[in-house]
Amino acid sequence: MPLEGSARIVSELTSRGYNAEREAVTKIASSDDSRAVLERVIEEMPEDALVVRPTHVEAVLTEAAGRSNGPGAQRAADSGGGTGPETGGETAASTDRAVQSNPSQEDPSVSTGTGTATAGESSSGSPVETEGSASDRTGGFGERDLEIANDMTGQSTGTGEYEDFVSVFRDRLERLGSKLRGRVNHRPATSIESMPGGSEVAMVGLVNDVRSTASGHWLIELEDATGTFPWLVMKDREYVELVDELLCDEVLAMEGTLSDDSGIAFVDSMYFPDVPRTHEPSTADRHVQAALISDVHVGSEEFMEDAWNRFADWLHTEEAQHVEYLLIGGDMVEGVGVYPDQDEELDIIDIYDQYRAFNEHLKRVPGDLEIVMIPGNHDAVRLAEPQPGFDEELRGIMSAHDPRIVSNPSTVTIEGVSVLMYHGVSLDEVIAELPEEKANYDEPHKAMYQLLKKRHVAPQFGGHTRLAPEEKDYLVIDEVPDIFHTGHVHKLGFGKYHSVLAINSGCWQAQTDFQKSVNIDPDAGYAPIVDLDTLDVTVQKFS
Ligand code: D5M
Ligand code: FE
Ligand code: ZN
Repeated sequence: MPLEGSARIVSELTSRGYNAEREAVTKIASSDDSRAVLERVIEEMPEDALVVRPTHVEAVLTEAAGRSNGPGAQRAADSGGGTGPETGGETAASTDRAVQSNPSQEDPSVSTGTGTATAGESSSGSPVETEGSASDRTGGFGERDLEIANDMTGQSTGTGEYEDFVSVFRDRLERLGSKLRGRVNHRPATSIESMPGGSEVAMVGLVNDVRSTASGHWLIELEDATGTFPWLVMKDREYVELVDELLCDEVLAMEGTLSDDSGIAFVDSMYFPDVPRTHEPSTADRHVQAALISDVHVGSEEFMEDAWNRFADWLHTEEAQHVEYLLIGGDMVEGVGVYPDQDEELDIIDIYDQYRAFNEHLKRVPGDLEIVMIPGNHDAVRLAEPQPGFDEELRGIMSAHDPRIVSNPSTVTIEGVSVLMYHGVSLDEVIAELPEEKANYDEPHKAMYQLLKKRHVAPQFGGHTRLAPEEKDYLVIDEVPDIFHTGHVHKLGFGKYHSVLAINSGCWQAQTDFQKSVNIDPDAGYAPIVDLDTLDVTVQKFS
């Protein structure tokens, strides 16, 4: 089936307010008179349905074939030919999602269950779906398997008081420290001071300060719950090359020898929480793919609508039939007032209108794709991390495709493969602080490796990255993910760190004036596609 046919159908359906499943579009495109079938399908869509499903098309095709007494056609006739979908209908959208199944198979006996379709169309007020229930969608071999962890939306307790900062850092030290304590014979900072000179000592702590001495050595101050202790890395030791990777507030362990006066320790080894080299990632037990994107920036004059449409249309093709998940890593819209003079490059000035436009662009994506999204620094949620998922009003605006909206960061496990999603503001910081060969904009995945090594998505407090203190540190990477997905720097890059696949997706925004002024050349209009059964990546280009 030619892409043009299917793209035209998707575009027509989107302009009438409908989102469509890939198979529904394929069925229309391959019918004898696709234009007439398309019109009939639109005419006969039940009033509260938002997604055109294969059953809707089947009903029209059956009717056309003269078998007009089928249950599908009957139902369509009963609905009285709605003129368009209800937008923002929470209930309709939620019930709709509960029946998304059979995404791509050609076997009509599996894909045309009218019972299923009826359930989908009745807005019977069934409760809004709760976490984990996607796996209830047993629908043959198109079954989806999606779970969310570490979503802090609605869990925020921090008031921004000093005590909150103390408790979040205590939690960080406690949890990351527990990954290190078994590896060294550690002592609290205050008891190290009272040990005899020359003793072998070790400590687990947060990096409080890193500075060079007059003679070119490095002094690193480590802090734990009892106090601080200074550690000296001699310039001729092999560990010196690790010093330029250190960020303030990361947690590590040091081992060394106390000076004669017990006032300082000379470092012999450094340990990072890190990803064990033996880590073996989980993979899906069927061939299924996920598209990992971010930084759509709808509302910006530079938003690349044509590239986005090509991407969405491609998702409707045979080639993309195994893409069942779309993960969006933040910056859905351009936002307002994010940077000085940003308004000069806005195409849509009202933030809510930007989300409405984004919702329209999402509609073009096949209705049977499961979408998960987290916010970024351009989105209309608090800037400080962790960022809760969008509020009810914005969820209402973005409801057409019924995406899963979770916090930044969050971990989504799809088909058994865990994906840590984080927008990536701290990458700017890692790139600024570390030497070029260890982190740079052209290889954003290398900066991600550092975050994996530190087991924290935003170690440094008080710089670019704003942190909101909560009672626990949601930014700690507790469990090693199978995939780490970030965005933000608008550069595409991926690679493996101790078998964890790190992917920084590009963006859908062409170079802005600011980016031109600082020589940022964005990778715009690419979609990295991950095979969840092998963790192999292919990149599709749409620009
Ligand atoms: O971030 C896109 C990238 O560009 C990210 O690396 C930050 C950087 N950026 C973009 N605009 C600015 C301004 N005005 N100041 C500093 N850094 C900037 P995004 O989150 O999409 O804006
Ligand atoms: Fe961005
Ligand atoms: Zn960003």
